[in-house]
Amino acid sequence: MKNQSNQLSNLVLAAMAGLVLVLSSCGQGNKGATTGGTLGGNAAQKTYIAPGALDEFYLFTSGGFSGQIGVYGLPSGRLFKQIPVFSVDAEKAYGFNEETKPMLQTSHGFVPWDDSHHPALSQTNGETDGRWIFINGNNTPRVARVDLSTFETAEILEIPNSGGNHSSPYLTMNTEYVVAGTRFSVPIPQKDVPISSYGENFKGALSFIKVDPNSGHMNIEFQVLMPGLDFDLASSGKGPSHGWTFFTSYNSEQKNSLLEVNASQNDKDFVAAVNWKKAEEYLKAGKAKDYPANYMHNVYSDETHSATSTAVKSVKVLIPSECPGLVYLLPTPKSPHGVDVDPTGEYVVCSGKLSADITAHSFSKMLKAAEAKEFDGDIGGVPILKFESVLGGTVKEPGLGPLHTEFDANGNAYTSFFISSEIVKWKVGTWEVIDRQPTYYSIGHLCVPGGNSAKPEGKYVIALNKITKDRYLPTGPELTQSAQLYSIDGDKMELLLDFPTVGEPHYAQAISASRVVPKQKQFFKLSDNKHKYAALSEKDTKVVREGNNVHVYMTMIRSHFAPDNIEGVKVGDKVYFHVTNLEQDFDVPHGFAVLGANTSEILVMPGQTETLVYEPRQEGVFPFYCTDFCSALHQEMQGYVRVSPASSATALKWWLGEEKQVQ
Ligand code: RUQ
Ligand code: CUA
Repeated sequence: MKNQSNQLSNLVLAAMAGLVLVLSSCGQGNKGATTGGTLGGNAAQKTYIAPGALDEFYLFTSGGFSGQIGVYGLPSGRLFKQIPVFSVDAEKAYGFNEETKPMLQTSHGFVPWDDSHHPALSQTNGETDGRWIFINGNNTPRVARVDLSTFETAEILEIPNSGGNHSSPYLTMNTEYVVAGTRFSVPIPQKDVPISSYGENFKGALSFIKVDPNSGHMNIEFQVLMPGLDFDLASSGKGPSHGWTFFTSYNSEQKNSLLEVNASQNDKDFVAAVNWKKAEEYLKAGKAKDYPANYMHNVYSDETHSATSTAVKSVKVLIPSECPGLVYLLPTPKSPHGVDVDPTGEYVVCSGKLSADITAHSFSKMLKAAEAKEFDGDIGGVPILKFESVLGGTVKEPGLGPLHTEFDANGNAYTSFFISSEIVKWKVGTWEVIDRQPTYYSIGHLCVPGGNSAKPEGKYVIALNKITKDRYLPTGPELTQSAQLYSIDGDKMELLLDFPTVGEPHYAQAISASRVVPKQKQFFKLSDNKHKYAALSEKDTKVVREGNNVHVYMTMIRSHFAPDNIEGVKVGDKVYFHVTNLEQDFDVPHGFAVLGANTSEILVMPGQTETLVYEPRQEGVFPFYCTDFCSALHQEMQGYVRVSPASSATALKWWLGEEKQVQ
């Protein structure tokens, strides 16, 4: 048996290697595999949104190595926005203006980039509620919360004791917690040790981040200190399994080099089942230890229109060997990637990348086995449950290289197969394969609206593919990233549409537009603006010198700046343009840019204040202007700043219209 499955995984490994070859030689017109001409006659009708009509769903895609979130409409596949999250964005001045720089602060300093993988829409009673969307940053471990009333990043929390925040931010039924499991085990707390001391010094932290139900504010409630495994993905329980979160792991071999071979030896790796309600009891009982830590908590305020960054210096840690019943390990074939709890909460579906089958653990059997102590040893004091005691069902040989599973409202599951490039639909409980459809090419994640929740919305499955090859016009060596839309209304899946995505999409989540649209903020009330440097009317505008710092309190309204002429700035000054948009109407941003600034423009929403820092190096008279075409007289929305030599006695003065002497 063991031999057989080893043979099989060798086969799969060979197939993976073969795939790489195929992909690298596919440049020369792989025309045969496209389905360009063979779509059903009414596919176009099903995705056509007439000019002026609105899409039915929002799709939020991870940007992968772009670090951002893409916002699309479905079924049209039209791109609406890229939300800057972990990477700077000059278009919106995110990470460039003074207000948002603190959002990207970490214990390693200012980090202008990350790799974002898994968006997670907030839920109430196991249903997506359209309030927030969370996403993980992998490289410098972080979790972000985006407010869906503004579609802006509202909070970023760094995760200590972590390396590669991959099994994140999979949240619980009422958004009580978002989780953050570490991909790389690391010394905890971090210290300088030989890498060869992996087995003894390296641990894997699973973080549980509590979310305030009203404000959404995040806070690391506790971490569970696990043995040195690599935690990959996660899924939280539903219904009967609410209170538990399941993490896949690989590298049960606990190796630290050549993992592609060394971490593919064991027949089974593990799912870690964490009972977070039990963890709360242990916390109350004082079982947690305070570990020193060093991480940043960054929060943006819609009142001050500014972010603050706070360093946090400790974290509460639970040690499984001291907390019986907190964690169990479920043996799972073989190097599992995705783990997905079905909508009933009974089955924990695991995709073993090198396994021939899809394995579903049974939650109720797991509880019984834990009760009866049906153990098969332990790792670092964490009991391993017997595989046969927890096995709920197996989908036999559905395809090659299963990665992720989503669900619809009718008891069906959809699993992505990376190697055989397809989506396979199967029945939860009977484990029979019902349908399969090819994807172009090499699908990673897939997404059904609400497909990871207790109440899936269904209707579509979206394939998020790794390879594009010949699906679009070529754009040099780098091709666009790609998604595909399939209808799942009928018994058979039907391919409707290809559409490109920005950045590499990993996971995506979709939600009915009707759950998001009513929450939209149209503008910020000026009367609520508490920005320290806001000018709330033109009569409040001024220019103030404090040593070499010059603060310009400026306003913008169609179609002028106040002031629009400024003199008395000198080479060597640091000029802060604090610009308030006085408009109180929907869809009237103004922009501000000045010649010679070593930063991006700022793009200021109605009622908002943003700050651009200008450090002039050359004397002269330099123009500034509005960058957003805001009215028929947008082109007239302009002004000048005069820059004098550092030694000059040019008086500070400013005006709009009639020149007047001030100060
Ligand atoms: S992981 S496929 Cu983050 Cu599957 Cu991308
Ligand atoms: Cu304001 Cu253009």
